[in-house]
Amino acid sequence: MSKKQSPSKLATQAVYDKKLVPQPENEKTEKLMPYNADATGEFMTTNHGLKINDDQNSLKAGERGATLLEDFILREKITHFDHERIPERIVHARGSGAHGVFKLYESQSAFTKANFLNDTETETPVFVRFSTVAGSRGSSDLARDVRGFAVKFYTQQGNFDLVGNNMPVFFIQDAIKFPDLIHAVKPEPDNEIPQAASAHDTFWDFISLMPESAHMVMWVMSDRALPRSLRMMEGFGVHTFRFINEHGKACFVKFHWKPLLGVHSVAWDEAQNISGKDSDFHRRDLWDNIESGAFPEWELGVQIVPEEDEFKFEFDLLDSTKLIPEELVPVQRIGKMTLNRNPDNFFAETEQVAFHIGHVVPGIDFTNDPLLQGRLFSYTDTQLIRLGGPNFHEIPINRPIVGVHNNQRDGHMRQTINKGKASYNPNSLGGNDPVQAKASEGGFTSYTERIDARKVRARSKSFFDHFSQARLFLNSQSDPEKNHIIDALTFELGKVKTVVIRERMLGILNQIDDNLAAAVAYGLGLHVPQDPERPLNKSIPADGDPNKYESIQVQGTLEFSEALSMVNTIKNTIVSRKIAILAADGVNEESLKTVKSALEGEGAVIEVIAPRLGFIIAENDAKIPVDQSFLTAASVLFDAVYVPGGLNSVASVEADADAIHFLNEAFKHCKAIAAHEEAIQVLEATYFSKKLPEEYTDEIVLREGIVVSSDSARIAKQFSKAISQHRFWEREKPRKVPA
Ligand code: HDE
Repeated sequence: MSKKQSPSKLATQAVYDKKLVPQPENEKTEKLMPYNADATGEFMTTNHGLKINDDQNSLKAGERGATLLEDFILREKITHFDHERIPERIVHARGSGAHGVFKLYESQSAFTKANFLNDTETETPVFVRFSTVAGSRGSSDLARDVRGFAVKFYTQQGNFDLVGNNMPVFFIQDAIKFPDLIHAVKPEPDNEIPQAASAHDTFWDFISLMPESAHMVMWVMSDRALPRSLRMMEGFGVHTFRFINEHGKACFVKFHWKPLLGVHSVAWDEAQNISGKDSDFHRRDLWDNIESGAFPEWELGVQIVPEEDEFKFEFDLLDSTKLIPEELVPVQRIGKMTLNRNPDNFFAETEQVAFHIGHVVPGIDFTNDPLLQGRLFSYTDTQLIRLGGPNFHEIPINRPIVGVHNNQRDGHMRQTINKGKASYNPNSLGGNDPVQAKASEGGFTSYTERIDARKVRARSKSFFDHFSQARLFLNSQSDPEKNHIIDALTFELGKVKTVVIRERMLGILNQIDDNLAAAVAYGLGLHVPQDPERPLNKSIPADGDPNKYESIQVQGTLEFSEALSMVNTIKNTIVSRKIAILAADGVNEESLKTVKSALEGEGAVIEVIAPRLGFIIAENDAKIPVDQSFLTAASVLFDAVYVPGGLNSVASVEADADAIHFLNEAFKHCKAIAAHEEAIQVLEATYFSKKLPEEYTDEIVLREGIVVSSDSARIAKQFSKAISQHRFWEREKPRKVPA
């Protein structure tokens, strides 16, 4: 390597050394090292290694002359630039990725022979990509949408991809309907409007004709579609998979990810504002927390169903519009995933990572879920066009940590230089290598499920209960969560222009719950149709008998499942919560610092927000650095807000319309708010001044989420408790608060 010793080289020496000799954090990081490129201290070259002398001027005929076609350096640079974009994913285009590790708690060998689920010693490297579904690559993180939760485990037996979502069910039962669903939700084809939103005619037209989507619609209209953070959402494998142990015994399994920070969401009004203030809100949150060492963690959970119990449930295990209630089959937490390293390069890793539901390892197998079966085809097919050819597995992020040896050859951008003459099997010229592995040597064998059936295009009657679990989900929500579902449906259908679609959808909602339908109908100024269009399900074959496709209602299903509500989630931590402190010159340093350090001590992230950037000078002349000004900050980007004391500071904050708006919005979005007693006049300048509690006992603070005291240490303590509650949704009761 040729390196010149320039001052800039010396100045970056420390970074350089650190970067080029990283301590591998895991085997995948180590495997990625040969592909890492760092130009620190290097001369600039063309793609072919020629040192470039002038990267500022093209080659011209004279100083003011025309540019010459001869300029191969210009042409190489511009040509590469012209080709820098690849097609975005047809769905899940907007994503964020991170590296990490998975560690097993206890061997699962009774159920599966998958090594990484047997061996509690090894840390399995992972790469995770979170995504929204409908929006384009540049769309906002806070769209109302399902979130993709795709995990690539780089195991010692090859890659296992768990390509899941943050909701446990799906819109459709058969993969053949997927292009229809996606065409319906994507922007409408004539004017490409709206971006990253389901609130439009084509989506609800389709949904209202497809009762099988009813359960998923409840999830998407719930707060689950508006996560506070990617770090605070659950993940689900959705389909029922199979585990197989070393004796060949199989059982059914559903996969879950349980976030250790709990499951939390933002309000819809807030989500819409965040989209404007910081459309990278989730991506930034994930990045910042990994950078600062607040590594996100999830426990991997499994619901195991013995094979003999396949028909024990009132729903079909093969139907992806159904979940297995945790009350019926508890989720066993079997290991923990920690995301501990940001990608080095977004394109090379997050954009080029290629997941595939068919990437399994011995011990994990498929079921006949018709949605799963269709996905088995789609994921390779899509990478061929997106990543340009059949060698996408050679892109560094996609390479397994174990070797790849087969007789596949050539194709666009082939990287491997295979040696020898024999690229076929069997062969004698190459010693018959590579050789097939026996099952006892880790060779994959498909589960020998017995199949004896007629070839038909049909759907099983056991898939036709479309509403019981939609109702179960709704019944299991708290009152604020139910109200949010009603609001979301009223909003979305309110954006639908074709009245008949709204009415048809009310007919569907009425099958789930008549109060729900009535509440939405009220907001839309419509009546619930008492005689819904028949057949309800328009997704029937040309020769199908509509009666055969009528939804059925299964009697005796579970009415309530605690696990489906976010109310009882983990609420005992303020780790990584973002707290704003509104202050100005003359602030009382003690009241600011006591609260700041106490909350920071508990892992929260504090930002001082003032009328201008730079420093504020405290009452005692201390200089306090300012993180953001009222111009750059917005309450929707924080979890809570505090106003410290100091007469001049309080007067400035009170007089600042942006600061008052900040507080009003924080109140509207049900966040914890604290003020030093000296700053009470600031709270009195807000619209919620009349709603301030009379006193601030611990009990009242925990109920109302508002803290006022003259004792900074007491504020810190009560405020921390309030922040850990996440939100005070009860405030929404007198609805439609202004901000
Ligand atoms: Fe996907 N899905 N999907 N999907 N999916 C894709 O693959 C598809 C489904 C999911 O971060 C595509 O590489 C079909 C369910 C995630 O790179 C594509 C069907 C679930 C991601 C595709 C489904 C998912 C994808 C687009 C119906 C939850 C993002 C780009 C049978 C269990 C992965 C790509 C990433 C991506 C097809 C349904 C999850 C086109 C045909 C159900 C998280 O292949």
